[in-house]
Amino acid sequence: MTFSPNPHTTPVPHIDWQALTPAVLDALAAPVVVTGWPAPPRHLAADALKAWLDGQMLWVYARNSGDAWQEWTADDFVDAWAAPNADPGLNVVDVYLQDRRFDAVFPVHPAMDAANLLNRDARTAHYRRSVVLTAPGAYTPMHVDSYGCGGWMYLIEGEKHWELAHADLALGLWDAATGDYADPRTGNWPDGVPTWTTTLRAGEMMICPPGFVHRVATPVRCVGFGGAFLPEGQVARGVEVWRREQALDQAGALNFADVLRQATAASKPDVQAAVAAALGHTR
Ligand SMILES: O=C(O)CCC(=O)C(=O)O
Repeated sequence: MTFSPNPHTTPVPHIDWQALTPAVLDALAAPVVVTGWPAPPRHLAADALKAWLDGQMLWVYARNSGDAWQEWTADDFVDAWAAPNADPGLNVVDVYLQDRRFDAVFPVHPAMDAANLLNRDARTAHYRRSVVLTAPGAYTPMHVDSYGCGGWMYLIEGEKHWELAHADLALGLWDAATGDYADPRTGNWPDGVPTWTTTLRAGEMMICPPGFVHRVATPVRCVGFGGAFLPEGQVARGVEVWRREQALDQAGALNFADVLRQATAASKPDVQAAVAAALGHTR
């Protein structure tokens, strides 16, 4: 699966892995692709994947086979996903791997770990890292990540086409008639919306800032990993998106206000003041 990006698009800028710092993540105002990070493996064969994921259950939203959540054992999933004519609905992007043993094969960039408030509360610490296993032909329509978190994704193998629109445009891209974001494939995408696009390749890490609307098409089988993040400098954006989710009755079960207060309990006073201001009287 691929897509034609809309005409008003610019390439996602690239930065070297050593230039990625907590301060960059705090101030992130556009997507970036991080290159040259030497820590992750270059290759992960199906057998090695099975050994690493041994005993892990994978919740998969199988878009083509019944459009429903399915629970797979890792062994069965890897066999189905690695098969020559794999169902393009087999796309694992949000199965979280909290155990620290996975740091050896799916590491988290040190700047990401240092900046990520989600690591500082037990209710959200598992969002730190997820595994990515995508069959060729998968397509994830335009969406915003839950709770206004940002997302990152590193590819060990394969490639993915990403298109992103700024968080400030999200409200205008919401289609109340369909109860979903506009989708350029179905013709309800407004004219002239500026976007960023990139083909994320093996060895690269995509960083999608909090609140950005994005879609992803996968033309070839992909192995990778990623996670959700929210840095101190992006809390106001996160709260804005969470409030929108609440207004649309689409918010998850977490008391995110409470998570943010806990996660910033040891932060500097100016950060705590910013969180209090963003949350207002939210309980
Ligand atoms: O890779 C994909 O198909 C979707 C990734 C994505 O949009 C996400 O993780 O938020």
